[in-house]
Amino acid sequence: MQTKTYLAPTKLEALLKIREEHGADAVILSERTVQKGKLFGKKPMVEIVVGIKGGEPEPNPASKVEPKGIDEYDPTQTRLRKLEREMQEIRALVQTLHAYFTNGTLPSDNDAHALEMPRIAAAVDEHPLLRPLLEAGVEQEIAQELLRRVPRIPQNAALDTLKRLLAAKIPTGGALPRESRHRQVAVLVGPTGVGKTTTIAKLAAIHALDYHRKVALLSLDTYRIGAIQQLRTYAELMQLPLHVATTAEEVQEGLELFSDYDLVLVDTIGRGQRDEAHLQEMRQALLPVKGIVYLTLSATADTATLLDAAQRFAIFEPDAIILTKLDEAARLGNCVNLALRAEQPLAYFTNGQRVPEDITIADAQIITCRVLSAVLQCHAKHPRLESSVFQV
Ligand SMILES: Nc1nc2c(ncn2[C@@H]2O[C@H](COP(=O)(O)OP(=O)(O)OP(=O)(O)O)[C@@H](O)[C@H]2O)c(=O)[nH]1
Ligand SMILES: [Mg+2]
Repeated sequence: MQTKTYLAPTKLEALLKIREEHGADAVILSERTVQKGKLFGKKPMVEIVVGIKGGEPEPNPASKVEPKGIDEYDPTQTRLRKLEREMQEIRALVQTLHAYFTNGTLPSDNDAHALEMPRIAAAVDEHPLLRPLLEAGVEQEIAQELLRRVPRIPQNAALDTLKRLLAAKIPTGGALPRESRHRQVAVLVGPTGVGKTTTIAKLAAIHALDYHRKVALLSLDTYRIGAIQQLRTYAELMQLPLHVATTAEEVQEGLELFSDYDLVLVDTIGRGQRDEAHLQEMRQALLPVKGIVYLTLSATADTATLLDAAQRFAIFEPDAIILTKLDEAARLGNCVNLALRAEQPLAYFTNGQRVPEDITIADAQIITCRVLSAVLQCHAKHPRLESSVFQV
């Protein structure tokens, strides 16, 4: 290798000169600043010694410096080389992914991407709607089962299929008919404060005032605490008869009293649902009732609480579920979990305190739409998830 020394006022000028003369054949061996000129006219100059590829070496005049290609001083060249390296890495990664998804094999340990694979595979394997569904409160197992039949792309098709599947999976039914040839009796059981009495008032108003049926009210107060004022007020407002019972005999009396009515709505006092003995006492008292039993649950409760209540009130052998306070529930994934795990269909939804307006016959679409709007909001919160995974 030949060496040659260049002197210029600046490093850039020296480098330009070197490149002009030798192109990529020159490698920098040393570089220093030297003072050049007469005594009073001394100026700092940059001195660069280069080795020219193919030439004979000259004794190295300066300290030992790792030779560098002249091109490394060109920022454009440096960037190009970096891009080239990245392209090679991406190519290798794509090949690894391709092998993984076509053969199902993980790359060997000496593969540069072996460590990355579990993370990448998990991200690609995970359905893009899984996380949003979980955030909407749907249980992992249910979400995964649902998504097994939902395409990943395009997003609209995925959401449409999910909506259809979800709506089809939520069982509904058991609402009271508008009319019937025989007297109907409906009992509402459920935890304290879920809205049993309010729902009874709503049903009573609709059936008495809108459907012109003969409606009577019966309140089961096994606690003998006289907590019937609320129902008494509704009864007076709607001018409906009310009978209060604490034992099975008194319930029987009430039913006989209302034998020529179209609909008897039975309210129960929800205190002490954790007290097995009291629930049993209530069950005994309700034995004379031959009618439809509604398990009333609040949509504001979490899944575990809902399922726990469903289990406790199973002794009443409910026929259908009334979900209350949908207006207060932040997300309805819990209702999906309940609907898919409980044995009974959903009969009514209540969505406010107004009597009788805030009640509707259960419609799976209502829950589905609320869950999906939560899913969409969740997507908005995870734009990276959407863009990276939907485009795979
Ligand atoms: N936001 C909202 N509030 C409701 C709804 N239904 C009932 N409520 C309110 O919930 C509270 C309790 O309602 P109640 O009807 O007394 O509940 P309950 O199940 O009879 O209660 P207990 O008899 O004590 O077991 C009241 O303030 C109701 O106005 C509803 O759909 N949405
Ligand atoms: Mg009540």
